[in-house]
Amino acid sequence: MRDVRVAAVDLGASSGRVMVGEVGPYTVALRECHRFENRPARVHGTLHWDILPLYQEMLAGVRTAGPVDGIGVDSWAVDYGLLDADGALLGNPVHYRDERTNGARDNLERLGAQELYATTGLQFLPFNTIHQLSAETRLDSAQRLLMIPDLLAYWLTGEQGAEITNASTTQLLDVRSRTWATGLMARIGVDPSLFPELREPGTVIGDFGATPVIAVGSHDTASAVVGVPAANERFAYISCGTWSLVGVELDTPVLTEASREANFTNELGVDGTVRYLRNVMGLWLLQECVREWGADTTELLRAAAKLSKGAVIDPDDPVFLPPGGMPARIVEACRRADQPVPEDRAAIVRCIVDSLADAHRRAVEEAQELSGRAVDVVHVVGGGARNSLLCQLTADACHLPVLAGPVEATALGNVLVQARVLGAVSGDLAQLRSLIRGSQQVTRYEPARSAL
Ligand code: LRH
Repeated sequence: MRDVRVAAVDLGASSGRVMVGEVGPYTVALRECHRFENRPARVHGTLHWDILPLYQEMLAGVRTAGPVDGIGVDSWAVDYGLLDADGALLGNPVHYRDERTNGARDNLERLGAQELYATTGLQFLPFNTIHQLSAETRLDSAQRLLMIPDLLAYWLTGEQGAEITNASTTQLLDVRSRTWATGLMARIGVDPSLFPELREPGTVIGDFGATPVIAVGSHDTASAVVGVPAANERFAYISCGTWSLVGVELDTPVLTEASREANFTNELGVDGTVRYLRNVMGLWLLQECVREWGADTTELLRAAAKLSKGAVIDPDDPVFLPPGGMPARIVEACRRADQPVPEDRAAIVRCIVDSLADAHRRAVEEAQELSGRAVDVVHVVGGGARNSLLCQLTADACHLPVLAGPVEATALGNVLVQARVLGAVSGDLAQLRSLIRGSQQVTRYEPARSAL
């Protein structure tokens, strides 16, 4: 075994970063070498990702990283770029929060919600790729669809492919056979040849200069789940950032009617695992308030921590999906739900955190009931692991200890999958996770006694 140094590119909805990971047989160390904003742009009413600057920033980060043995790219799910016959990008990718999928519920009914779940195992989210493609206007000139991380890897290497963890979020993948669901493609009028061949995390995509570009769990949540420092399989995770992805790790999908009704998803994970989870609206609610107020998040959370439990609303109400006007929408939701109406910023923040903790509890409980996997602990990874109020209230609500951290679980998952390909580490996910446990700090939150 040899020590390796790799670059992990991790693009999130509000920022991107390039991290350098140094991995030896017993340690993994991370250093951030470049961070940049991701600012979507609205043009003629449509919300886009400004993808070329993101690519440039990613290149700048890789250059800053210096000589590395590998590069891996992950990003948010469901979004894609379309290429023409020459491999040129047909316009900027559309943002999943764009309103073009407002008719997604009808599309779901048209396609048959039960049949769709039986094939793909995916929860209904209006922005699943299948619904975006049903509203896509550029298909006539498109020859190829590449998911965002696959698009960036294509620009780096010239090689096209579809990494399977992210492909599983399209709702166009057969979750049992792990192959493209070409029948579904035909039903939405999309030629199956639009989609490239699938590839597994842990394969080499091609080279960028002399450096191999390695397929990692290119769906950021798949890499984050690899980065959960769990000691055994009795754990729930919350990958907590813009979204809270709450669930358990399984070997096989759960495709029951009860699971569909509870809107649980079976996304594919690294090493053939299934990420059985539900999307909770996450810190997006807080991020949007902070953006509108121009306020300091730490100060707001400190003020909210001094208040007692306030209004609880359903954070997953689709009214919260689009950007803009979030504080007013939260106040309105409290009114509609006959909850105490928050009268200042601290009370709105408290309402967000209490509502997220409650939604976390529901998802943790239902994941266990529906999958039969019992858990003893909830791991919170990602930026939300820094939010001590949210971690404590989640522990209280779930009646379970919360282990918070690492914040950079996604980058760690990305780095470790590369390191395994390069021969710096070996073994299964349990072994990769023991490396994280040995090298990263985790904070423990016990559930409050009154909550027991
Ligand atoms: C988190 C995430 C999540 C998806 C959403 C689109 O970044 O990838 O897993 O549901 O973005």
